[in-house]
Amino acid sequence: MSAQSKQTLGEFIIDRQEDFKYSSGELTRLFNSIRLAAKIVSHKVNQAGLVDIIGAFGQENIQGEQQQKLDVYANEVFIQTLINREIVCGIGSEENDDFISIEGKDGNNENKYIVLMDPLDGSSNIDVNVSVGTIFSIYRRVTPIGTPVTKEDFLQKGENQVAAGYVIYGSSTMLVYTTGNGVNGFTLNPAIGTFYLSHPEMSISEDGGIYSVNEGNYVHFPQGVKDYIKYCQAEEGNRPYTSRYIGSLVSDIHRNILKGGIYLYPTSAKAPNGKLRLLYECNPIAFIIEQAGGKASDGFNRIMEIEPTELHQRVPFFCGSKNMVEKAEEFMSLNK
Ligand code: AHM
Ligand code: MG
Repeated sequence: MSAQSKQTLGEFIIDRQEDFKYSSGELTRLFNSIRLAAKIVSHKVNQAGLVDIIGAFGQENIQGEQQQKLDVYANEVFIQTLINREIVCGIGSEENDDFISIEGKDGNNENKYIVLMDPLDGSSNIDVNVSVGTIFSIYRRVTPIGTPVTKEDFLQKGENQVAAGYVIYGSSTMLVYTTGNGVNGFTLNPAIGTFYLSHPEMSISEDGGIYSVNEGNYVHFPQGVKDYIKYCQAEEGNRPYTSRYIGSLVSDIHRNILKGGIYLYPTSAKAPNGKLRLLYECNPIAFIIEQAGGKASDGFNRIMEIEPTELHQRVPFFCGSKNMVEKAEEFMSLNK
């Protein structure tokens, strides 16, 4: 099928208006802004290999100008794109200590959505030309429309998400999202700046053959995780599983959705609550994984049912093929 006969993301959103039914166009416009910001960031990330020519990000370039670090740049692009289009009332970002309350032009903001995001996850991978990603999550505010947003609007359970997605800046740039009616993936044609539907109805197999974990932390892991890793490595049935760990969450998750697998970031002596953030990373990925037929837990409880208490709260993360996550949970409960 030629690229021209494939559906674009814009066309797909129009076709799937029933997914955006509560929004009276607001959510559609919000998505259009995210799509635009993703293209801008994608273009910039692709220039990262030119550091010798344009100056390393975070350092002065040859003209003596300060090159902005890419994660700071991505944060600003997403925030400014959303603010300029006046389509959200609040933004929470992994890069910002506190949430941003957005006032409308006349001081009144009638918008009902808030966005939580990790604008450039895994950014330490950029220097070595490894894929990075953006993760985003959209909620309806819980406080009255027209008043400034409060923490309560941001500290919502993952179950309340209206939509979530990620952008992967890899060998190609892809945008994958869900509004609670399946998961669809779109690949960017950079020559014309258009996302095409390349991965319709994405689903993750119930069983998989890949486990992804930073095994360098093995000695610090809880016993349940150690036992599960040994189980993954044992010779039986389709085991030993293949070990694949990029260290860039979006890439590890994307691969595991396509191939079947489990991703683990457990607690460790170094990271007593795990490393990943509930609001910016785990909830959106959990929503996508569940919509693709998989499972996401903290080892004991469903991620999307956790009641958040802090914006930057960290949780252990076990996510991927349903049967693999359930097996890992079994080992966790045996060692409770
Ligand atoms: P970041 O938000 O500071 O970029 O950290 C998140 C990243 C994830 O992309 C990745 O899965 C994880 O940290 C890797 O951590 P580690 O190097 O400890 O294995
Ligand atoms: Mg991150």
